[in-house]
Amino acid sequence: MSNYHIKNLEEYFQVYRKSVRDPETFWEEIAEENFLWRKPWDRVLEHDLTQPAVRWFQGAQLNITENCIDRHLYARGSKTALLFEPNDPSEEPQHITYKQLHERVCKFANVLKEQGVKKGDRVCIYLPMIPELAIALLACARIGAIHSVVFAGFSSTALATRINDCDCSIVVTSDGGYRGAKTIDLKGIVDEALEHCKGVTTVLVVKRIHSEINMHKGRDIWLQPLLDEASSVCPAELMEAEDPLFILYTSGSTGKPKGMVHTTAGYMVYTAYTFKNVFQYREDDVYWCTADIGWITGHSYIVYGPLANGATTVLFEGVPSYPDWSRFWAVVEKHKVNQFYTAPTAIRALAKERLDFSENHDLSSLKILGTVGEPINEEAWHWYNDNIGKKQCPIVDTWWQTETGGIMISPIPYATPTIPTFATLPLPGIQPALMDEEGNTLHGNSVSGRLCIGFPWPAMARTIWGDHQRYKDTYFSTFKGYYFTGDGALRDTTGYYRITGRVDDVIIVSGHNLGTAPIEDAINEHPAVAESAIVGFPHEIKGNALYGFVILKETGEQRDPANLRKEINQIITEHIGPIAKLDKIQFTEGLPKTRSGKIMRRILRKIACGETDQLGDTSTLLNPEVVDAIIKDVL
Ligand code: 7RM
Repeated sequence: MSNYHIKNLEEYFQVYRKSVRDPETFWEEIAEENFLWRKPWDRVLEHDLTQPAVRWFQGAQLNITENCIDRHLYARGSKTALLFEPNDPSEEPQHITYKQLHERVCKFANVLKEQGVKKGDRVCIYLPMIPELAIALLACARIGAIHSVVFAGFSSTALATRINDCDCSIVVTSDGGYRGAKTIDLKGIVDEALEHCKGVTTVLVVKRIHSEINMHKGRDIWLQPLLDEASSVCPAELMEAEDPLFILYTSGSTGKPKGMVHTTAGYMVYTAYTFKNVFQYREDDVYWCTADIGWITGHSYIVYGPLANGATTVLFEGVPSYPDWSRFWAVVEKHKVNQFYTAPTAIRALAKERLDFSENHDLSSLKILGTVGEPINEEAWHWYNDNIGKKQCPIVDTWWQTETGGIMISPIPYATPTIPTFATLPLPGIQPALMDEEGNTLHGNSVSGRLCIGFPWPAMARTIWGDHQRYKDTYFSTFKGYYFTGDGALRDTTGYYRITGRVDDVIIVSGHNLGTAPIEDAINEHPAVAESAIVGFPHEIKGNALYGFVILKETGEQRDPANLRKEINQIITEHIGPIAKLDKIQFTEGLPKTRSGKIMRRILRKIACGETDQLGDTSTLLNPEVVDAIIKDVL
């Protein structure tokens, strides 16, 4: 039996029990057998979750790029590492082999060095989904610089805040980016941001869209000529296990974004291990995660996890709707994708469109389907299972967070039987606990509460950049000795977990705790409904009542709204009970979403409460225009 690769349910339980009984031996064996270390560790784990102070593999030295690239050169030198699929389907894809990746990372690393970047320096990366993005991350890691990727959909203000928070002196960007039929002026956004970032001395610019841009003299430099001159020999910097690898910002419900700090050894071991098991990656598979590298999903499951396993990982520049809604399936067919990992919001958008977009493509290469980012509703799960997986592909509903670094609760394909809307069981090494509001651990099955983790895991964030106190207050103070996720969950009769959403999404109606997700699931079962979001608003008698924002499918738009409202409440009554019926139902064209596709309930809540003058920060919205449309029709 190998700890590293679980193949059936019995093995899962054996491995899981071992990982809880003796976590140090469990992770030590995985670390020893599967990675390249320059110096072994003195201690596997030192921890105190009340501080919190957590150190994995203390004393070890390594470089993550040697694990992601160099060690594959002998056996996999000519295997494709990065498979770049451009925005425009008529542009040739690029197959970047491990050998080529090695050379490009080394050259890029040497350019960074020539520009004065040293171990421990922060490098801001603001790039579209092109190979240089993945290469830039790895080039930083090669020389021990800390990368801080800012998603290229963020505004100049958001970019400036992030650059200043961790004092970056260098920014890597491009002249622009393609996004469907549009181009995005990334360099212009950087120029605006840098008016507020006095510490930035250098901007390296990748040429992608060949647009006319302003090159600020003495500050901005085209990258390609520097790469052409750079040496392709760059010894990997020796890193301590707990040296920071990257900072990634995540927005909280209040205050400025939090710069989550991830460190080297634990992050590497955990993302590699979870990638292997959750996606059951085999040597010749082609793996595709549609996330942007600007999010944690892209860091862990486009770049580090797959490359640490010597995988072929697809890097897709485009969007699901361009040139039309068949694009994902055209790419799956073209590259014979075996594992496909996307977000529920994308699945729901695709499910709204005509079926022949997927039917016209050969999807028979697919073995495993994944979802991440928010609870997947039952209807979307079935659509994915029936039309994409043809009922032959296990669906891994993976629950995790920027803060957790890697997947925490997820089925393991062929081992864990799946049930729609359940993330199922904790991965080995993960010790979830459910708490009631008073901080009591809820034991046994058939309970629901706040989801916490009771023991350190290797990829957990170690701090918030520059503000350890905030890290402690946000995650380790609500429940002493536990990491608090901010999510609610239930554990069913068999021990499976269902993530019910952020605990701030729980609405108490007449003393009943109602999660928004199950109600939305019920509504979405209605054949005329495409998507929905529920929020609470104050009610004289019930305390709170429910307000539903509902997007209709084309077929629903011709129907009588009064009848539709009745039918929707009927479905809710059938699925959950009359207690969950909606007091108000507003039909709308769209829902306010974050750039990573999550519904911004905070805004809907304000609208439902009539507080439209206090919407707060809407700058991170993907589609701010829908907010005005919703306000106009508010009930
Ligand atoms: C990976 C990522 C984290 C929040 C998390 C949850 C929600 C993510 C699922 C999910 C239900 C899932 N990182 N979430 N995955 N909820 N089921 N499978 O998304 O930092 O951007 O977001 O996303 O609320 O706390 S994140």
